[in-house]
Amino acid sequence: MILIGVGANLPGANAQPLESVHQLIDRLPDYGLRLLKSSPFYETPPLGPPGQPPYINAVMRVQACLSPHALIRRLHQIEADFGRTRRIKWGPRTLDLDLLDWHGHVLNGRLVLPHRGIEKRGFVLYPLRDVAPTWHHPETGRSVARLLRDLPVSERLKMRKL
Ligand code: A4P
Ligand code: MG
Repeated sequence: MILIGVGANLPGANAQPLESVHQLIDRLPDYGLRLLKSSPFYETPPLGPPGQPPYINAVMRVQACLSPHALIRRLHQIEADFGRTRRIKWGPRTLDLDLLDWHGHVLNGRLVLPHRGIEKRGFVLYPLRDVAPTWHHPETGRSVARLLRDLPVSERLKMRKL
């Protein structure tokens, strides 16, 4: 299965973050991506430099006839079309698309699969469970339920379902 993590915390050209994520769903087919299931949207406090607005986070399960490398290029194209500029690591962004999992493949080059951020982040794990409750981490074999159980309490409280 292909899982994409979505994060947004800055207004884009024509939209507030929540609206950007709705627009993303509408436009996925234009980019050759078929949405199989979207998680609910969550409002989450920012991890990274202080003073950023809260994030809207979601996870989407999609179908695509693209290699992982072609898919990450496509995701970067979508980010750019939604007005993303890359300046500060973990800085605010109009739209951040992370390839969380591509059919369980493990890669450790310029493209890292599964995405490094999955295991410790409530803002990824809760929506991931919504779309793929039986998912297992391809490297460690840990289930999403187990990863959620192992999350620090502080990470569990930080989510507000919209
Ligand atoms: N890259 C390699 N592997 C992947 C992959 N599987 N998916 C490369 C996506 N990108 C991958 O990514 C940095 C580089 O990683 C790119 O060259 C890409 O090709 P980026 O998206 O340009 O930069 P980034 O997002 O600032 O870095 P990173 O490490 O992806 O950060 P994260 O993990 O995306 O975290 N707080 C809340 N509440 N919610 C959030 O969603 N997101 C971040 C960013 C920080 N704080 C947050 C949230
Ligand atoms: Mg990213």
